Amino acid sequence: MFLAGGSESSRHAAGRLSDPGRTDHEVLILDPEAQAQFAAEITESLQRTPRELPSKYFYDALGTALFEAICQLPWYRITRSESALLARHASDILEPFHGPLDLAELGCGSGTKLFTLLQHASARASRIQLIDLSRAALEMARTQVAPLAADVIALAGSYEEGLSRVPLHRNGHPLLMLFLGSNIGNFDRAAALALLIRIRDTLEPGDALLLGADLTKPSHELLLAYDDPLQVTAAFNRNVLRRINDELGGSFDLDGFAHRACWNSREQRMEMHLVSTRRQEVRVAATDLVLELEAGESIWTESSYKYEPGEILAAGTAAGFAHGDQWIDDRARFALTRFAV
Ligand code: AVI
Repeated sequence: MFLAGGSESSRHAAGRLSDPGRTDHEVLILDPEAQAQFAAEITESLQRTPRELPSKYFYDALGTALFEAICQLPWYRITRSESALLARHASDILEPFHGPLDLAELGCGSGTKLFTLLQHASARASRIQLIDLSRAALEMARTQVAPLAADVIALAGSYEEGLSRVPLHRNGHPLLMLFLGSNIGNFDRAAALALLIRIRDTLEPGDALLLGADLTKPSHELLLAYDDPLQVTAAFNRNVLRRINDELGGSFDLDGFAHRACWNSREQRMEMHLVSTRRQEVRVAATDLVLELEAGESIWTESSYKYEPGEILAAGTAAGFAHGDQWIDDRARFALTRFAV
């Protein structure tokens, strides 16, 4: 099964991705209208007060590569800390599952975490479903996990689109869904709960969710993680403007925007902004949008909410999960929680 539309992003990946040795691994493009949606969403969000850009649009091929680089920065500890927890507790995490197991990962990125979990538990999956907006990420993930599963399905789409497809591609075994990397942190608390409920509704008795969430920590550590001295995060942030220029005919001058990261203690979240360094006009040809930006005016591009361990457990209970088991890295302040269904 293969769905492709005429948009620039779906043309990008039209056809089966090359994998000469196997024919049972495929990429399904869930939203052939993605490019039209990109144009509509950024046009709407750029006209809000304050102006915003949805953080999900960071992740084209270059944005994915920049995010992979961020994960290697000494100041951004989420990925290393989570991978260490996955490696150390792999067998405990998979302990409730006996016999064949299906896995699905929402926002799989390069697939390294899933690979780490299976490899350290010496486990092999019956079927793996990978869900990510980025085709570049899916390609990396598919290659990485292919040796550890009888069959891999890559779903190119949003979390919502992916979740609606997961039940259709189950293999008849218990399913462990992974939602890692503190991707939950990019949703406000109400939206995070709604997403957990949506995940719970997708799962069946005997299944489980493994959730990775970053914990609150001293603000100076967070500021370094989101405003690193090598300016990789600044490039990642500005890349969304480059993407609008390339894909939608935008006229953003990348030098005219400064990267700003700040800790919002009331909301317990890191925020990233792009701040206009001068009065300027920007146009987006695809939607005839004209923006007049004042000097110092900000475009809010991302929130990364931080949690306390008990809050994560409470959110799981509120979403209807049976109970949660947690593994915590106390030094980097990161938690993995397995919720049973
Ligand atoms: C993907 N997401 C969980 C990352 C975060 O920490 O919010 C994205 C990121 N933004 C800046 N650095 C990394």
